[in-house]
Amino acid sequence: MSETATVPLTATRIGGSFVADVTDIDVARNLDTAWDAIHAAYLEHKILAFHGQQLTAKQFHDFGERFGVIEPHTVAMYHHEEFPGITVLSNRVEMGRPKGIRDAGSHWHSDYSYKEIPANVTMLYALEIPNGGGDTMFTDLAAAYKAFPEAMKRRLDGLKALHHYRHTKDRDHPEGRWRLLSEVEQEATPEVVHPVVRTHPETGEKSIFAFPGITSGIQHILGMNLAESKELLAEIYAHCTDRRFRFTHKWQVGDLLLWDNRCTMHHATTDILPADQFRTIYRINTRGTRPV
Ligand SMILES: O=C(O)CCC(=O)C(=O)O
Ligand SMILES: [Fe+2]
Repeated sequence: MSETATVPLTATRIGGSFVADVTDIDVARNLDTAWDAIHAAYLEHKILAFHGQQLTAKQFHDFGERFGVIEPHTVAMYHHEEFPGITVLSNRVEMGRPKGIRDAGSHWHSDYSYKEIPANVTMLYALEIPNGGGDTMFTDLAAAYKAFPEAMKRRLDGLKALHHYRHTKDRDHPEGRWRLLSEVEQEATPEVVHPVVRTHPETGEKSIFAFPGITSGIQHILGMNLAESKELLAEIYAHCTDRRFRFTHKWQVGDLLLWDNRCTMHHATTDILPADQFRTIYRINTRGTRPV
């Protein structure tokens, strides 16, 4: 007898074109029976928010493994002691040592888009949340692609962009990755070329795959002169960050939020979190497939 579909799952759309709240699921207890429904809801809504979860690091890690091969964060310093696949995001400093990454990306990006094989899912589990602030913002890049005029879609289809983690438009930016990486980490991040429009390997849906963030490292679109490429990228970014494609998650302790990096981008706001407001989150992402 199949074990699936024995636990009901209620996924209620809370954003316009994407994002669902999932109720009825205790991730620690219902994982086996609810997995198929969770996975289907993830593909349908792109972002799922579970609330009131009580997970150990192991249970969170087990959940992450369902989605694929867990990939430890590029910056190894903040791996969880017992589970290196879990990265700690935190602005706490204990005994003079940061407990986690203070700001894991307060700019528009998709996780590991600069790698040859970018992430598919990223999940965050909230242990400690400030009274205000520290929201995470998202945009739906499949909806953004769909909303482009046909002529623009024709222009974008088939284009490729050169990504390089260490490249940055602003060399003086304090988060510029060229400052932070060891030589070994630098070798692990060579230049890569990705399509500007990618097709989701599981749903077949097309979405924009270009990101303005400081860590995205998009240098230019291949086959265009730099000025033309810059202008087109600016147009893409302005369109994709338009309010109509956006959703903001306001955190509570016990939230488990997961998103599909293949068709969304996100933006932390931890750069402006006051120093007396503490936020500690466990993070996992899994390895995806080469964008096509
Ligand atoms: O802390 C957040 O709100 C999100 C951080 C982020 O971009 C990530 O974990 O990939
Ligand atoms: Fe991120």
